[in-house]
Amino acid sequence: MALTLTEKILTQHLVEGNGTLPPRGADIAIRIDQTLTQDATGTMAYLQFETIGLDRVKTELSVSYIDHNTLQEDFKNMDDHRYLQSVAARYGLWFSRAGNGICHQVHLERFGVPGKTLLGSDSHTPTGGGLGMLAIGAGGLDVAVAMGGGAFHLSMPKVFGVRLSGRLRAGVAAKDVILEVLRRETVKGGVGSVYEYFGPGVASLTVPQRATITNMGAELGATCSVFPSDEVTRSFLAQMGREESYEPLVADENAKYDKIIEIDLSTLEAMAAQPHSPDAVAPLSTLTGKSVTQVVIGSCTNSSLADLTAVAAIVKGRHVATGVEAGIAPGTRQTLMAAERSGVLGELIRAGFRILESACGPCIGMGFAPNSGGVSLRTFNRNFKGRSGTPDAQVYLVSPESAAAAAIAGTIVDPVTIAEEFTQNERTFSLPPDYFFRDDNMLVPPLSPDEARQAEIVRGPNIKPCPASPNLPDSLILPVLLKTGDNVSTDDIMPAGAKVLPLRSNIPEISKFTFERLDQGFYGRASAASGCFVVGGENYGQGSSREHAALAPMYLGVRAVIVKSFARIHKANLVNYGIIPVVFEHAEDYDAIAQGDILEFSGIRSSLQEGTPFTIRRTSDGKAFAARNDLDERSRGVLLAGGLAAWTRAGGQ
Ligand code: MIC
Ligand code: SF4
Repeated sequence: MALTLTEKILTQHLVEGNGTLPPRGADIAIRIDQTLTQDATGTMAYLQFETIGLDRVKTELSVSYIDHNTLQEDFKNMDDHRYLQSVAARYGLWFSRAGNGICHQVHLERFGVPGKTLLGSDSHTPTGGGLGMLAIGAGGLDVAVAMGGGAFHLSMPKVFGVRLSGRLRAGVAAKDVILEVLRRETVKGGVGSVYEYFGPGVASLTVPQRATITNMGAELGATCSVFPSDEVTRSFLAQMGREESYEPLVADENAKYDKIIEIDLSTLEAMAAQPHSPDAVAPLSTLTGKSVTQVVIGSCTNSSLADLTAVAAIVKGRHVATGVEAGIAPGTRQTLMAAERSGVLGELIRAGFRILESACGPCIGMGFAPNSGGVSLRTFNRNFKGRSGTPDAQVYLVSPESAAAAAIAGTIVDPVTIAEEFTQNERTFSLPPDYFFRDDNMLVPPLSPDEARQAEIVRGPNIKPCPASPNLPDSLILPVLLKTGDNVSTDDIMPAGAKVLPLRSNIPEISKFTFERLDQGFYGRASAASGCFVVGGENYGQGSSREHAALAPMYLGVRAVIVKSFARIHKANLVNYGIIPVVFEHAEDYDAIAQGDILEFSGIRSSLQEGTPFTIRRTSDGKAFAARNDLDERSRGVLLAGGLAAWTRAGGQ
């Protein structure tokens, strides 16, 4: 049977069954070859890994990155970094030191291998799909299990083919391709699916361009996105000094996709995702002339040397407009060094860019917050309200070309209109033909098993144990303490930013910020109650993989979340921490429930044992709400056990 590339990689990694893939939507378990964590999710992941009691990670390769919590206002972040470095030494992981770059970009350059599976405790792990990897984001606990050699469970995804033809025009970028996909598909269009790129246009895109597209596939809610591995992949790996990792990979000729999206690259325009959602996409030409106060280039989406070079070519000989603050963060230290060598860095400094650390930085509100009501053009992947650190800022997501053009003009400009000049400038920045991207000085390799056993784990006072999930009773009578709208992101559930991120290792403290963006009173109400429910709309929990968005609500007594639909990673995190994810059978029942209603949720254990619908009734008038139990058998087992940690301890797989 002709297979898609996704199906081929999944088939090779199946740990159960006879090597044949089950129907779409069925639970599958796959072997994970590589894992990655970052510092904001890593501490919880390794605290969990420690409790598994293994001597060493069992994957082919596991890397612990420091890239998120790099503003060190006090001891907390660096204490976490020390803990992570000592855990990496003890358990046989690679460790990427602060300053080495953003996990997804470093991984692409130094470790990614076509055809391998990668599980990362960060939602943008699918960046690796640009190299032909099946790279998936997950909660830290799932990554801890995979590091211990356990399988990763997911729903067998649908495979959407994105057929690319033509070539991008000058001034139109890879970012515009994914913005176009988001415009058509929306932030929930990809739930339960993989986007697989194919067609004659693929060969015209470099690996960093492909990685921009697969990175931001996370914003579609997709399981991941993947490109074939071809001669372009080979030359990227060769440039990184890793040609031996190359393997050609492509879908079979007559592979069947669940749907096909056609994109002619040559007709695409420059685009922008408008405030406050990555799918609020409009052609940039409809926004030209709008005043801009800030421009930032960087993040795991757009921080390659080619991105920086495009910016330098646009600003060459000019200066950032007086009304604009401009910043640029190269994705990796290797990129920064190459930018220095090619003359790109000097041009950016001369033009008035503030050179930011090779880290997540402004993308996650770690500094560089815009002014009140400011208009910030960013090459990032998320523009949820308040994520930048300024609640009333207007954040637009654009390509590096579009950001650079605005930095000079002080207003939004369509880069296509200035493309001729800057494509000529681009040629003035070059590297020597034998230039090699290879500098692993900030990567600490794993210790030998004997040395590793001697390594001591260092714990700062802010690192508190992960709280245990409660046991699951058969019935719960509790109030709805919060009712939210559609597309609530994990930034809404548990904000990030410079103030909150240092508390990621301390659940009692971080829980004080739960739902803060939506309702400042939630923490007080939840602390006073002995348990509660949350009701939500469509695509609840979109965005990041942070399991703190499940852990903190669990700590505050949230026992079930009842919504119209869930985002994938958050739903899995809820199960892992023993919170029941429930879906309304009839979306209109959402309207009938009010915040403050008391609901009786009965026969929970038998519904989970038998896989039958849940029974929910309002106590005041007895009104019943039909609720779907769409959990697979393993998830139901995990919930019955009181969460993944308890399930794993009891021998569950
Ligand atoms: C994000 O972009 O929101 C983050 C910060 O990288 C998160 C991870 C986290 O919250 O630590 C993600 O995307 O998973
Ligand atoms: Fe870091 Fe932003 Fe990428 Fe998340 S999306 S990994 S915060 S750069």
